[in-house]
Amino acid sequence: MPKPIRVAVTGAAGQICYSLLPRIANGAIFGKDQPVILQLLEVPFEKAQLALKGVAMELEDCAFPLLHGIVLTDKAEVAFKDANWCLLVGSKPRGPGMERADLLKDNGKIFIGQGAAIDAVAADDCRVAVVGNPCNTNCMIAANQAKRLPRSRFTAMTRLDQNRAVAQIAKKAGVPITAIHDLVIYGNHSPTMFPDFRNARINGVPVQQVITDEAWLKDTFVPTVGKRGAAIIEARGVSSATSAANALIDHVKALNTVGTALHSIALESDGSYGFAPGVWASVPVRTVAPGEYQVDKSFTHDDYAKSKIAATNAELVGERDTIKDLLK
Ligand code: NAX
Repeated sequence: MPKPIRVAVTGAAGQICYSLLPRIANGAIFGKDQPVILQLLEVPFEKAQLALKGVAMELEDCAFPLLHGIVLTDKAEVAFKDANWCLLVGSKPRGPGMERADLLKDNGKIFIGQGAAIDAVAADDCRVAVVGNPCNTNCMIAANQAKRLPRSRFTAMTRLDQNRAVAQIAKKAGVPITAIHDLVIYGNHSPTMFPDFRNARINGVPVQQVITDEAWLKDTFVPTVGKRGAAIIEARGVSSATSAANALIDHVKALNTVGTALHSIALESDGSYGFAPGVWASVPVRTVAPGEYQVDKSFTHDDYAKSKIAATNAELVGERDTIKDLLK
């Protein structure tokens, strides 16, 4: 059996992690032969630490053969020590009456600390996936702290948006999920994101030749994907958890598996597809070696798609302006 890998997870007593952690421990991400040590970080409050202890007790009670250890901590340097993957799920939620700018700044401070700790103590091959919102900008802030690790190791999750888009198109066309290809997300993990139906295919045929109702694609599909998170909150009273955990599993697996189909991750823009260089924007990527990806720059966009990408880019640039003091 291979040596265990260390997986650090933040926000470990939260609802996404309640779905995520058992799946990491049973091999759903890193494989059925790969032992893992979970290094779980929560805020230093008694209630959160107690809840974390409860989560660990349940994981223990699952008797997962691949789970070779659990570390519980309120210290980033302990959680990220020698970690091969850091899954940054925890963040401060938006409270009543809180401005988005304050949310960005408060979370920015968290991600400065976590980015610096990862760079200081994580394993040399460490990779980072950010889920905690606003995830694109949080990821940029964390990556900005990296001096030892390459910034390309820091990615933010838009896979939930991709999965939502794929599910909506499959349902509309009456085909299985596996029939949908090349449907990726551009931009921010927010309602401004653009799920690019124009370059996507259903059983190899362009989406618009199968779903000929262009008004549905533009006026129903695009906003449905963008506002799906809010629709879940309205229905459930709390935000997406199982689907978010599942998407994070897809995100990490796709990055680790050469030959995976085209997928969406948010990464540091090099200016491709019109995104401002330096913002963390979702683009199509292909995995070229375990943990290594390349942006697929081969797609073209018409004026409609370009205007959608410009809008989500403007939001990312605005977020960066809001927290520019945190990037010094
Ligand atoms: P919960 O509020 O259930 O859990 C978050 C946990 O993070 C809490 O237990 C909290 O104590 C902890 N936490 C806060 N600050 C922390 C810190 N500095 N270090 C360690 N732990 C910390 O939220 P949950 O539903 O699990 O969602 C977690 C995050 O995912 C939220 O920011 C949410 O907005 C974001 N999401 C991102 C998605 C995406 O697609 N990128 C989709 C789902 C989700 O909305």
